[in-house]
Amino acid sequence: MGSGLISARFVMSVLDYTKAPTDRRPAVAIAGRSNVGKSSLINAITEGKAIARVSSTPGKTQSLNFFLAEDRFYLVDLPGYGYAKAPHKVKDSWGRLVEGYLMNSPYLRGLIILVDCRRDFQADDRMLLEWLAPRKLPIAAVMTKTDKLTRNELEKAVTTLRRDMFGGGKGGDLVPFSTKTGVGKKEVVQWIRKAAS
Ligand SMILES: Nc1nc2c(ncn2[C@@H]2O[C@H](COP(=O)(O)OP(=O)(O)OP(=O)(O)O)[C@@H](O)[C@H]2O)c(=O)[nH]1
Ligand SMILES: [Mg+2]
Repeated sequence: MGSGLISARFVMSVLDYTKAPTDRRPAVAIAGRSNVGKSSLINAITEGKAIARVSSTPGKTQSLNFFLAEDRFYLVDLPGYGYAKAPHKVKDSWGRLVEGYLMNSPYLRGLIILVDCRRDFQADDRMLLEWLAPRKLPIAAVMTKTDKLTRNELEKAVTTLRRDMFGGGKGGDLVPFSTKTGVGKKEVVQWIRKAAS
């Protein structure tokens, strides 16, 4: 743990949320639109070789992928939503899988919602927040790919996302993040460790 990153290894992929691990370890899941950078974030905050599959083609992750972290908790890489070209059948199975897991897992302790810094907070992001409101889970927003914006643009984007997602004010954790510059890694690692504790 000298690097400050999380040591983790791949454990299993499931296509049915009822098959998720039942060993009672807490879990923290990474959600967001397709291609937003969920799998890349998992690779960036974990030690060693990349453990999650990344692709420039949206829709890469299709199963719930469980990574055992620090022998203590699970990091869960979720399939992305909002991929417009996905056939209805795929959208339905996404709903069953991701919604089923997020709504029903007794071990889920926190959720990170990723939003691309160049895009608005969209209807499907909001839907996810609304579904989850009754669970009262700790939720953090991570703004990804911030290396693509100038400092001014980023400042504006952060203010807008804070307003759209948390209704303005200071409430809610929001971390600007980039796998390219490394910004936000430390904060994300801290948030996850706390949520999983
Ligand atoms: N410039 C830049 N590109 C990034 C960053 N994070 C991810 N990407 C790129 O974005 C693309 C999608 O990354 P993934 O990590 O596969 O995205 P995902 O959210 O897991 O996508 P799905 O599994 O399809 O839902 C890849 O081409 C990544 O290299 C970042 O911080 N900066
Ligand atoms: Mg992925």
